[in-house]
Amino acid sequence: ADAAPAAGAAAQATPGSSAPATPGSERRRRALITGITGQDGSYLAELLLAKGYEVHGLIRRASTFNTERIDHIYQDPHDPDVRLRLHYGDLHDGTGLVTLLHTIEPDEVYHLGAQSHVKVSFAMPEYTGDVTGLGTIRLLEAIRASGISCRFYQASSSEMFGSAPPPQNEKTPFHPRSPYGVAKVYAYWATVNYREAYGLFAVNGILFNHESPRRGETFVTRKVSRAVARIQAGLQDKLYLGNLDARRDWGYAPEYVEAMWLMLQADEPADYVIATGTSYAVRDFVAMAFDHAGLDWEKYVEIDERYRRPAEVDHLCGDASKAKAELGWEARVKTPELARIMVDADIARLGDELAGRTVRIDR
Ligand code: NDP
Ligand code: GDR
Repeated sequence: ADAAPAAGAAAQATPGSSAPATPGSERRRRALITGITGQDGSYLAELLLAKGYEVHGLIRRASTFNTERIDHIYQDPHDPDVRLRLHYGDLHDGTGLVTLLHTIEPDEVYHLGAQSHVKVSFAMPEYTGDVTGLGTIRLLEAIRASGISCRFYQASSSEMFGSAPPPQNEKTPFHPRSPYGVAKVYAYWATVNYREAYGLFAVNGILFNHESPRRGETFVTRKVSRAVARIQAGLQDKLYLGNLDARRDWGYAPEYVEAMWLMLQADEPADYVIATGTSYAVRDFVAMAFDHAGLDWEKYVEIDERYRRPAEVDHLCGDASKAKAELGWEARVKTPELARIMVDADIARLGDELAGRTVRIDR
């Protein structure tokens, strides 16, 4: 997205504001999303708006615009019937979270905010523990302290399984392999604990890797699809990667946010694995992406040790049969199609950039 709508979306964040109930009608369902500016938060906000929710998002103050992924759903706060509202806040700031919950009175809280990069968590272990681990208990405690009756979704991760062999399901013991994975295990158990201790409708969605054209540029799938577009356009010669042998279960992010919503509509709170049930090596994804653009990946890809991790998660492949049986959720887009979607989107996006056109975020 270009700069103008970004300015708008960021500028409308008003600490303490909340949408009034529509006069003369039933109060709309309200959702609070932490991490609304991230990949999943943007898709989830779209989904909830389409379902008629009033959506509130927590955004961090930054010196530059950080709302690119949600600028296309930006609504001027002065418009009647505004259903997307942004609030400044931070997962470090527990008091601010309590105030926010009091102000918004959400029916559903989707907690997606996190330092979500596994490699970065080795460089910033304490920070990652604070935001990704303690941030979750700050939010849970804010819900409890504010006395608001709401349902809570925790963005748990397949990284919690770490070195546990595949296929992994809800009963697989955790063995995390990074400070990020460790922090997510803490957050997982905090969620279970608040469910058991306080009767909170709190669930863990244990989501395996899910990607999209909105995926952050430093995660491997997007790094690859972006490089394919740039190499094809003659803007880049090489792509430097780390471990090509790791295997992941890569699904399509817009489908995964549907699972988050379904979990909060269930009769009883429970934890669910969400995955495609297939796995591919990083090397396979690279080959699929380059092939789709008619390129031979071996001519362009080189190994750079700096992208390896001190401890690796070798093989993730999820068993989502519980989600299928109880929520009716099943992955439709599998990894080969995902690779094509991402490459096509990056080629189109680069074409827009080079032609000086406005870049569409959903491409
Ligand atoms: P992203 O990295 O794209 O988004 C992370 C979000 O968290 C951003 O909105 C970011 O804000 C926000 N955030 C980071 N730090 C803070 C903070 N201190 N206070 C408030 N907000 C903060 O992640 P995804 O959308 O990919 O993932 C969403 C969640 O799901 C994360 O918790 C992730 O760990 C988890 N997850 C993701 C999976 C995946 O494959 N995508 C799989 C399993 C779990 P900003 O934009 O300002 O940086
Ligand atoms: P992951 O995703 O660590 O699984 O965490 P990422 O895309 O970063 O890595 C996947 C695999 O690719 C290997 N790899 C590289 N990774 C990156 N980022 N950059 C490279 O150059 C590179 N070369 C090889 C990695 O070693 C790894 O094996 C993601 C995040 O979204 C988490 O927040 C989420 O919880 C998990 O998925 C499920």
